[in-house]
Amino acid sequence: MLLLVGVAAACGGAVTPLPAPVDGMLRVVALDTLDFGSDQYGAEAGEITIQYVLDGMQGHSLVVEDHEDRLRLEVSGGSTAVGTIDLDAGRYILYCDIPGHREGGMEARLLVG
Ligand SMILES: [Cu+2]
Repeated sequence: MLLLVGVAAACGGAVTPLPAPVDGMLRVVALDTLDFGSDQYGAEAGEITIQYVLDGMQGHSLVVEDHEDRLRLEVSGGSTAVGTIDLDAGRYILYCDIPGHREGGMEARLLVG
């Protein structure tokens, strides 16, 4: 009985907390494996400050799908970039716009609530 309850909780109820802003900044890591540090991020609606950190050597960018003209962060050679974007509640997609990178898997969901 206890085992069954445990399994049910693991399958249905276990929610991994989304990486969310800490000290007002949402930290997103760029990896040379063409990945962000997480497949999914969370933030509250309004001004969202993103800290983009490169954990690798290759240059990467960060944009929000359909809002590419409002924010573009770029990192290379171990640098960090910070930018702010105002977003309403909804589901967004973050991706790297360097040719080939998004196709290689460099995108993540951003849930704004
Ligand atoms: Cu990239």
